[in-house]
Amino acid sequence: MREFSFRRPFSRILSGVLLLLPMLAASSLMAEQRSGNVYLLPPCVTTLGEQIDDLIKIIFWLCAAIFVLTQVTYVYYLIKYRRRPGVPAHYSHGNNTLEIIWTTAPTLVFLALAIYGNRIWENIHRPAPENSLVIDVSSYQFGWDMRYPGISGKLAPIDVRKIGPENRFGTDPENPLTAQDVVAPELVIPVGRPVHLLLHARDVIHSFYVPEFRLYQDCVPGRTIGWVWFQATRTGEFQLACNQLCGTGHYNMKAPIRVVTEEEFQKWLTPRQQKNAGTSQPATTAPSAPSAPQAASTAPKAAILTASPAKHTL
Ligand SMILES: [Cu+2]
Repeated sequence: MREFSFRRPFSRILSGVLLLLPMLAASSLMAEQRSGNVYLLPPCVTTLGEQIDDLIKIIFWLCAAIFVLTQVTYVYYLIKYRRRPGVPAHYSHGNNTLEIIWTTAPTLVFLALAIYGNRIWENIHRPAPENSLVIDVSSYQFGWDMRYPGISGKLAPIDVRKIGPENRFGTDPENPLTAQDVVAPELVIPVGRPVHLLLHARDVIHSFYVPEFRLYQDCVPGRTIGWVWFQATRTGEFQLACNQLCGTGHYNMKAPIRVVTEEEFQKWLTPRQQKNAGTSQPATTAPSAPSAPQAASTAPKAAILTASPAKHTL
């Protein structure tokens, strides 16, 4: 067999293929970004989501570097030791030093990734901050209801066993707080403030899924999923979609999400709280940005009173 030369047809074809492959991969990455893009992640708008993205990026670039390194080495030796007349084959019986290196190196890399990933996991699962806004989310075939604290700043307590078609949230009709709760078909969230969700399902298992929040959590009938919290980093409009095949209308189980400024949020929430309380006076105890903590911190305790803690549930 003759020497590898770019003047030879076979060598030209081989070079062309080798050049074409990375170009094809790159062209996909350069395609116009849109929602539903299969190559790139959707924009990330939560603080914890940024940590998840960092881990994804580290793993991606690590894999990319290893891929390039191994493939370049592979092609180099493929050409260097190609069959040539008069050159006998060389038999290798292994190299213990190399074996140890390429076993130890990936082990250390995997261990480092596991420790780093675990730290992010702990961050995500730590208790919601004290100043969180607590929102009760009730999923059903096929839609979502949101419940905000009323003018007192407290959500009415619930009993998950009472949740059903007649009692969407499992609240006690006799409790005066129940009438004060603000119920909405959309999720309106103030930017820059932690939001603590209490996830419920009325009939079958649904899933709270917002790709831009990097959030995906099942809602299970008979349980309060109370560990989910996040903090939006910018305003915008997003969509809440059920990500658990839950019946014939699953495809259409969605709700709008609006991340707004604190001021806009109060403008949206306060009139509803006043209306439910039967007053048009400005609420003295209504939650506002700095004074929300006491409202938020007491509400989940009341709301989860009769529910299982459901910590670390996926
Ligand atoms: Cu569903």
